[in-house]
Amino acid sequence: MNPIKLAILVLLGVLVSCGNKSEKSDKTTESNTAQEIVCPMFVGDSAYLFVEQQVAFGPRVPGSDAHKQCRDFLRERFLAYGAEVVVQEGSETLYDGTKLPLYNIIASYNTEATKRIVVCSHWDSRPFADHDPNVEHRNQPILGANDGASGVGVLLELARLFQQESPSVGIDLICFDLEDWGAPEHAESVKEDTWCLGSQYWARHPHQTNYRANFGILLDMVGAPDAVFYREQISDYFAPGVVDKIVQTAEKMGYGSRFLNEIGGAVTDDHLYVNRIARIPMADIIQFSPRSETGFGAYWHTLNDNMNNISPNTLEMVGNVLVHIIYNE
Ligand code: AHN
Ligand code: ZN
Repeated sequence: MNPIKLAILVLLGVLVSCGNKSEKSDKTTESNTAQEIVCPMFVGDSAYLFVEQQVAFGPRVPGSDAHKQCRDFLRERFLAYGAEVVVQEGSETLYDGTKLPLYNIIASYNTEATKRIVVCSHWDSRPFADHDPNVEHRNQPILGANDGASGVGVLLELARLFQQESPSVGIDLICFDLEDWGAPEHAESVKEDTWCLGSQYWARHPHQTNYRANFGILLDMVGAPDAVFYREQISDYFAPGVVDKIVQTAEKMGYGSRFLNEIGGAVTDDHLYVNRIARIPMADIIQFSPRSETGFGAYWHTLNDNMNNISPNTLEMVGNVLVHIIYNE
């Protein structure tokens, strides 16, 4: 990028300084002056709008019209932001024996790069509010503003930035389908592995043969105003280095009180299968507190998981951590 264009972008507030590559720079270069890395600026309000746009379709329950409309919306948005997009079609069997088609949406940048990072989230929403305090609501589908749409909102904002300033590593943004149709509380037999069917499918059938990534980060419920993120235990077991990277980056950025360097609970989530089956070290950034009753926020799997539950500031904080990790790799 030429210096004049760079200066204009900085003046417009589009790019921000985001780290220092000097210790990692090629030892054969003459100059040892600190090389400033410039990152584009992650805008919380923009991510918020992407969450709102998904929620406007209604509950994105697999098989519904809203689900199809949202799938097409996501594909179009990622294409518009310059990604190579694959909509992977698969099928899996639910806890009750029903077979359903699923659509994993994969948006890739720098497809030739061998050093790759996966950033992912689920895009479907739960068909039943089985934790709603009102019994009559428990068979109704949820909007999943936080549980689903928040993570995807962050992925879309990252895509917007990648178009402005291409990262040096390869990136695959993956929206997993069918994460949230796990056996409900009221089901007779709760079977293992009924959650995360889209990521289980992808882990067994990656969208490219011999697909590899160096590491991954999963986002789940990353939009609540009061969200605090702990070191999730499955992440710490399979990918402690990735968890360290997240916690240390957040700490450096002044978010230490929101990303605690403390062990939280263990959550069965998409990263379990990516770690266990695809063997890509992946950490989960998830709002799950060892101190609350279910571990999740009070909105979790209730009809209250709507836009009132989403804060642009939280989305921006999580997005900033990702931007710093990605542009410093
Ligand atoms: C379990 O409750 C076992 N896993 C929750 C995974 C999840 C659901 N994440 C979002 N919704
Ligand atoms: Zn859920």
